[in-house]
Amino acid sequence: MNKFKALFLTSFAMTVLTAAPAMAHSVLKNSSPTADTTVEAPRSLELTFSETVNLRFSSIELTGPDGAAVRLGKPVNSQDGHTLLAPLPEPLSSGRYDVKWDALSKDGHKINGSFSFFVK
Ligand SMILES: [Cu+2]
Repeated sequence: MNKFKALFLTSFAMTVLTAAPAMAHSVLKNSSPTADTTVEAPRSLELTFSETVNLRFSSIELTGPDGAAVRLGKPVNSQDGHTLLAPLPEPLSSGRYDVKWDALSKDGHKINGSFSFFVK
């Protein structure tokens, strides 16, 4: 095996090894309300991930139509660990809402995202 071939194989192996953990990376699969939809005032926000997420290192923020933070109840994790649920103690008035979330994925990576929904 010549030097270049060995170097190529080494870098190839490293690419595969560093890419592998990303496959266990949790991604947001679903949410309720669904992103970019118009709904009746929801009673809770639910974020469902492809892998389990750690509740203790996860958070959800909701911003209302007036740009002010909306108070959320204490979030809980579903039994299977895939869903974060935050109750909405007060009814939401109509308008656009922005959700910002971050979570600690099963593989130890921090993941985050945002989406919006509309209340009738
Ligand atoms: Cu990851």
